[in-house]
Amino acid sequence: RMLANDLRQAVAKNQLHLHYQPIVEISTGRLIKAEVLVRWLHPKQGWISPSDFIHIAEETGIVLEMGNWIFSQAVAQLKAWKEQGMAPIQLSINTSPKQYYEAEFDVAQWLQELQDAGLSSADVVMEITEGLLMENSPQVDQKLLALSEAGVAVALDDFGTGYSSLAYLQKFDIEFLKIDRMFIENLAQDGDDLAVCKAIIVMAHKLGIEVIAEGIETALQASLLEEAGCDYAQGFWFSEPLNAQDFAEILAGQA
Ligand code: G
Ligand code: G
Ligand code: MN
Ligand code: NA
Repeated sequence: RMLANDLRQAVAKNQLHLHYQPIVEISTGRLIKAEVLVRWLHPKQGWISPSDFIHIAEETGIVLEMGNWIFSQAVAQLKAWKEQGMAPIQLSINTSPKQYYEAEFDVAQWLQELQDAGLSSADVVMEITEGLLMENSPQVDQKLLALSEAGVAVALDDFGTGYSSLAYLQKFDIEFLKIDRMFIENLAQDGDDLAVCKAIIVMAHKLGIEVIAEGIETALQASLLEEAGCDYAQGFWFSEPLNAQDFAEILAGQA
């Protein structure tokens, strides 16, 4: 496929760009985290969304190199913001299950990069999806354990859309649950969705897990989630994903 060939060169040709979507502490509105979202600026097709190329990267094995590049870029950006005296921000980085299946995926190398940049393991969070926890692969488990032991928090993305197996929440060291935006969309109209969100929040807190609600687009959704005890909020109501410069302006404006 043509796109696959282009994608192979995208990293080397500097065509991938990271955007940052604010995640706020819901009770104070403070910007304290951001989700890192990759975009591809294709020379002919313009901006391409990750939903249109991550699967190609996964199928072709490019995702390992791409994931390493995304991590390095995020670390370099954090280091730059820190040096500019910006308020500390925790970056939540999406990772593909396919990265963890690769023998060459090296957690130690990532930890070394953080250390070399003068950052700590608490400065980043790895977003994973549930499928990864269902693998039952010693290889995968060992990498997740290595992250946890090093103090890198893991966030379970898209929660509620998969098996939502509670067993995995106990077996693995998960610090954050991200409630999928599917449950947020009709939160104000659908009592069942609100009930599901409340149940997830109560359960997570009992297990010592914090909750991030995704896809918040209205003030009403935000206040319903705040009342329900949700910890963090993300969505267009607060901000869409921003390029590094625009994100830094918001961060700087928050004294
Ligand atoms: O930003 P957007 O809504 O287009 O993202 C679409 C999907 O791509 C989301 O599911 C998101 O998790 C995924 N995605 C975004 N950035 C990355 C990334 O850096 N790595 C991986 N593996 N997935 C990403
Ligand atoms: O699968 P994941 O949760 O990583 O997907 C994140 C994606 O969700 C991002 O690509 C982002 O563009 C998108 N997104 C973020 N906030 C909102 C929102 O408020 N509404 C909608 N529809 N999409 C959002
Ligand atoms: Mn995500
Ligand atoms: Na999601």
